[in-house]
Amino acid sequence: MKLKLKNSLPILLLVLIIFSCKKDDDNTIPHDPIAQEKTDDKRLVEYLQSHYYKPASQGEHFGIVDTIMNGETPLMNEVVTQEVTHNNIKYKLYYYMHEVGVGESPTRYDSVFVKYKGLKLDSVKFDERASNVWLHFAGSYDFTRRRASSGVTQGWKAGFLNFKSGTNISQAGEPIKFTDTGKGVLFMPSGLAYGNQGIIGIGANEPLLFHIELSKVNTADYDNDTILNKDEDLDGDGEVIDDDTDKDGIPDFADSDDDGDGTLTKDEKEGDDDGDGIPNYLDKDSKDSK
Ligand SMILES: [Ca+2]
Ligand SMILES: [Ca+2]
Ligand SMILES: [Ca+2]
Ligand SMILES: [Ca+2]
Repeated sequence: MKLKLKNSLPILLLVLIIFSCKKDDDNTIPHDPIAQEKTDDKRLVEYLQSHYYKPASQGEHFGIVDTIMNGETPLMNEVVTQEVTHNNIKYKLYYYMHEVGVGESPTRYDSVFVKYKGLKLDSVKFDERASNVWLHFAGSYDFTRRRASSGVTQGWKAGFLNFKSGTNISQAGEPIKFTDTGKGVLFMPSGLAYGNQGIIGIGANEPLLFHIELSKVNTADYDNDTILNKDEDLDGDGEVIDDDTDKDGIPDFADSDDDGDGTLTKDEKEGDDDGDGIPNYLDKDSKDSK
């Protein structure tokens, strides 16, 4: 009898595996972002209830988010909930403010000089920058491949607004150094991170957390045409890669001649010569455009 059971077990497992594989193949469940938002939020709340924040020890760049073992204060009691609407879905982003910073806050179109560490909720680290790097929230344009890419995730664009930059205390000839930087942790649902696609190292539908340190903010003018990125979002949807006045494939924020009339934007920035309400730099018909 014993022998029989032992023998039958692998077969049973095998059948189950085949059955479950077949089921998956036959019924590809369409992605439901609203249901996923609820699943992610439940996971995030459970995580925040069972974890606490430990500030960085000397020599460390970032604090630690750890499991509560000795009655430490749950992060849930300390985080701020921020509502973020993206693709008409209301998401909850949670952030823990360790230090707010003393300088300026970025807009979702600006560039930031930051350190960060990204983790999944199972504590697996997928990325870390322990030295400051520049990140361009608005996006970028690759002139070789003729391709625009959107900037950082929606969770970053929204979460960083709550923090301020630090003070540059670098001495001449020494490495760049900041003090009084903005520091904290962003906790974001997958819908504000890498969604149901994921990227290398991050699976589909993964809520993420980022330790962040904000050193410096640059009010960005990506193409140096004297029109700030934030003023190149013509449809006001929060993104600049979808605004392309002359329809040449290069979005205005990366295009030095927005209306494609041969006069650089910076040379026809002022005025509305034909009085039609469209400034010269966006108006192919204006007098400047000969
Ligand atoms: Ca510009
Ligand atoms: Ca836009
Ligand atoms: Ca263009
Ligand atoms: Ca022009």
